[in-house]
Amino acid sequence: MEQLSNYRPTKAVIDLQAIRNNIKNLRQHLQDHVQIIAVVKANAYGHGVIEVAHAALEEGATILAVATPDEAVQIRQVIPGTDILVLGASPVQFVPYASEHNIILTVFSPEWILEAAKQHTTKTLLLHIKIDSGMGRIGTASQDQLHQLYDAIQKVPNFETDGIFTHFATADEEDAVYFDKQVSNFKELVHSLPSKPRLVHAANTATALVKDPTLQFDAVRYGISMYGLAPSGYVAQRLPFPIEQAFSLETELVHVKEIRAGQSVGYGATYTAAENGYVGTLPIGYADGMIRKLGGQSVLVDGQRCPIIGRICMDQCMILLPQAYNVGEKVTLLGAQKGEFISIDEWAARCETINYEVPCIITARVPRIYNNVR
Ligand code: PMH
Repeated sequence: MEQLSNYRPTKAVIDLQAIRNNIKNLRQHLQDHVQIIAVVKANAYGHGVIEVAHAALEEGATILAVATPDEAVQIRQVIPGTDILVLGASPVQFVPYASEHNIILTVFSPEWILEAAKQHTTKTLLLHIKIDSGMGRIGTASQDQLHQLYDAIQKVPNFETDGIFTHFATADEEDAVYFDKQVSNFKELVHSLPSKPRLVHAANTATALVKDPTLQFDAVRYGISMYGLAPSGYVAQRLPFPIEQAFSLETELVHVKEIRAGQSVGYGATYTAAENGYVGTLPIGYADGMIRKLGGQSVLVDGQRCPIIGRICMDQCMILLPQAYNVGEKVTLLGAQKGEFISIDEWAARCETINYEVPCIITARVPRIYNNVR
């Protein structure tokens, strides 16, 4: 989102160098012929799609993957040329734009192909067939369906089966029984085709980093670790290289005041001071994605952990300070400050969710600012 103004000190600082390093390390880990598909859907997992896309392409990613047609259009308007793969379903009305602008679509039903063939195409439309090998989301699940789909594509002069792919449901877990079943389902279906499409791909981060290297096939779809986060604790312990969290969240104290023992803070007056102290107010709240479940979470002030007290409001929240800091004092909610660090994983644990969700839910009201060099 383009920022028209930025008068509030709350900002997400995105370390593009960390993202670059994470991709560089991944490159080393892949077999030479394997391409990197940078998964930049959902505004690059909340990190800012255009800047991340540029960084990923400069580090050797060759394809950008998004979830929706609109995300593809957003990129295409500023980045010409590069292949963009839409991982989700597209309406057939998107076919003319996709063919004209070199956008690869995911397909999984012959009926869709019949409807899409009626659309006007100016250039060849590249298609990737999605196999549902066990995720149960979108995809073709049987050989019959796959062959119907493949044949339907073959019959349309301007359509081409450029790729075939699947997605694993349990790649980040230790138990490999379900994973292995998905692998064999996928391989069986791919091998049943009369010829191999240009790009066979299946690996997400967990598969690319901790599984059998042959599952890298022709390309890997690299998402969460590009942003410096491990897909699970299991993968975190087995990473072949260290990854660096790219997302920091910062603000400043906008008000500092004394609180007396017995005084309360925030909606519902749920926090009552046991002793005299200092309270700082931060200009960030649940409308920024700092959800109320983060009450009690610490933030960093002067390298010290200070707890959020009371309920988080829509646009503000309050913290307990160890001393009377000045208005304007820097506050780090995520990331490093003076040797201390608050990880996205720590927030995810407090919110009883996964790290993926944390940067995604920091809303567009929070500007993304970029550090490109360190
Ligand atoms: N490929 C597909 C089809 C995906 O949906 C995702 C992530 C990735 C690759 C990248 O996975 P990684 O980030 O683990 O590397 N998709 C999602 C999702 O739909 N919900 O959480 C992650």
